[in-house]
Amino acid sequence: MATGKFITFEGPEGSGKSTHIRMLAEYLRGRGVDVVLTREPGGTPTGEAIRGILQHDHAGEAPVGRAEVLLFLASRAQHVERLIRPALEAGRWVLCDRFSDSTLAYQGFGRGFDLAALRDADAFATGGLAPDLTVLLDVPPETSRERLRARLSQTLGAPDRIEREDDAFHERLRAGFLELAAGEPARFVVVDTERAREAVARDIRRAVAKRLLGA
Ligand code: T5A
Repeated sequence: MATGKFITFEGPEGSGKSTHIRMLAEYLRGRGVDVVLTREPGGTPTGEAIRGILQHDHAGEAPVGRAEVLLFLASRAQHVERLIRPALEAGRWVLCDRFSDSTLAYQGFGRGFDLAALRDADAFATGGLAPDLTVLLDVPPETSRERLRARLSQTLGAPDRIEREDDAFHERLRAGFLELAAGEPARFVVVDTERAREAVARDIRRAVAKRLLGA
């Protein structure tokens, strides 16, 4: 019987998921919670290898759309069985940067694959595991682009395959995430990230305290 809690962070690129996962982990550790931070695609050696194929065409050719879906799901199946479930069963709290909602938003709303088919395939990959709480960090595409541009100019990095998608894709993506959240208000908390980091972090801490710590 799982006793830990499973919290996922979702949202477009540059919405602040990595930043706020770290800040929430610090808060929870301060309250004596044993926290594991992880991400998708990735989180296990197999998942990280899949991440390389997905993001930078390491195999020398871009995966076709259906292969892309299956690669995200393969990474997730490995992640759930090897890392997430064992951690939850040991009473740890798992904070995960992206999970099933990213597949529905990017491959469903973004790329146009059938949502019902994606939900079925995802349930096969996860064995039915769903988050206790999903924090959706909402950001308009213009702000997201600005933040990524600023980061790329600092790191001399190159945008990955999805970051290179056009504006219409990013509009569909944001609307898709908001629709998913509206459909499951008991699981989601939507946070406006066009504010200072500390204000965003405070809203996240409040939601976690209220919904999962009973504060
Ligand atoms: N994907 C993933 C799918 O298509 N399907 C799937 O099923 C899954 C699981 C993952 C890619 O894979 C796709 C989605 C993605 O395209 P990734 O490298 O993990 O790729 O990319 P992201 O998850 O988008 O991570 P990013 O690092 O790009 O964005 P974050 O983590 O949301 O943002 P963060 O915290 O790094 O912040 C970005 C910048 O903004 C600043 C930060 O300091 C940083 O510089 N920032 C703020 N600036 C001002 N005000 C604020 N409030 C700020 N918050 C953050």
